[in-house]
Amino acid sequence: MKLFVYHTPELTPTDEAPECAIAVDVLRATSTMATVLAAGGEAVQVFSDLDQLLDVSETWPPEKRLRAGERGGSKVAGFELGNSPLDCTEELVKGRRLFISTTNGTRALTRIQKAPIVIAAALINRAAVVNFILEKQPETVWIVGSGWEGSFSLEDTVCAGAIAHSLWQQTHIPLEELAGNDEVAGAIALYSQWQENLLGLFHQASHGQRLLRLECHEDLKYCSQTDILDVLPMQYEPGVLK
Ligand code: 3SL
Repeated sequence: MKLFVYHTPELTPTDEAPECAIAVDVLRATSTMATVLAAGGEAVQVFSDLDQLLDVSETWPPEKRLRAGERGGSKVAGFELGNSPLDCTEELVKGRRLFISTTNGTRALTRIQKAPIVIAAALINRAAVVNFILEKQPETVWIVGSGWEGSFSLEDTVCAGAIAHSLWQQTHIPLEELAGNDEVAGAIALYSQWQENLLGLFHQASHGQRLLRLECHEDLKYCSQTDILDVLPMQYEPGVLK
């Protein structure tokens, strides 16, 4: 197995695809997706374009759908939800499809569409993702951070490091063999330094600070937890994860 970490979707090679690609947007899109599916949501369907989301979701019965729109961290007017995983209670999401568009997370998923296996990962479902990779043993795995509008983000890279660290520990493959690029060791080093205080790291992160200014303290706390949900959001048709 060869593992590659890309800090942003734009850094992934355009002329190749791995056997398995993992999109990461810890704050907060992939945390929200994992939460919805763990709470019994029927599926999550992602869109980069808000108008397209509205058109497609119109074809679904209102009682079977929920529409989530986020731009700049805030809920888009006219949508039932923004992008807070804490709003996605079982009572609300059970049996419904979440139609969602967010600033960066949906872009990462769009970028890795060529991979035969596409997964959404966050810290909260890290172990489920790692267990799947250990069982499936794909030859190449990309972990792709969403970043923020093309720039590196601490929270996505630390999650990439948490996944890579666990794979490294459990496969016993020497790091120089497992790592397909230098970013893997960098992400593991970041995780090793902060694993006992991930919330503290989120407070350092520019997007963490943006969310704190929007009074999303509880979201940061929730998303900084590791391995609390046994759920594997996997794409089963373009843009749809179950
Ligand atoms: O950029 C994204 O996709 C979002 O996750 C950003 S936010 O956390 O909802 O602000």
